[in-house]
Amino acid sequence: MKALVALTLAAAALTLSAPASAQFAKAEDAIKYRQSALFVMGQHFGRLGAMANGRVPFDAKVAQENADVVAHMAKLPWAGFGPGTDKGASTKALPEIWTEQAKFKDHAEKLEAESVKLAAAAKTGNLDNLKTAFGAAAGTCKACHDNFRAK
Ligand code: ASC
Repeated sequence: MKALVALTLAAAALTLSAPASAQFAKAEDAIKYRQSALFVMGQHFGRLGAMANGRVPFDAKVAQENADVVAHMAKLPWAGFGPGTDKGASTKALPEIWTEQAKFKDHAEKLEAESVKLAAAAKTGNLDNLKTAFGAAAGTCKACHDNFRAK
């Protein structure tokens, strides 16, 4: 039974860390890594939001570039949520990330899927497509934050 639990945890950790293959010397590095990845993604996502919400003029090329960055960045943060990284630096990550790993993974995969759709929408050069895809992607950010990030 113990072995099964260990195996299950190892498999879950592997799945969460697979896309980036990142290695961390200490928990603090993993925390910095995931926060940095999410920050960079947020900056590019914010530029898309500004266009989707009409705060800046729509520029199809800029939208495409930013959406491509978001789609790539969306794969990265999860490697930084490995076992033992619930503390070690200042973090808003809630314990549920580690106690409800399947649910957390589901949220991460939703973001990844919606950011691929966002990049595809940006590629069409159509603002309405961008708005729709941006809204869906933003919904996945919010859902995960509501469930797994401290206020
Ligand atoms: C952003 C950003 C987030 C999400 C979230 C969506 O631009 O940095 O974390 O959108 O606010 O609800």
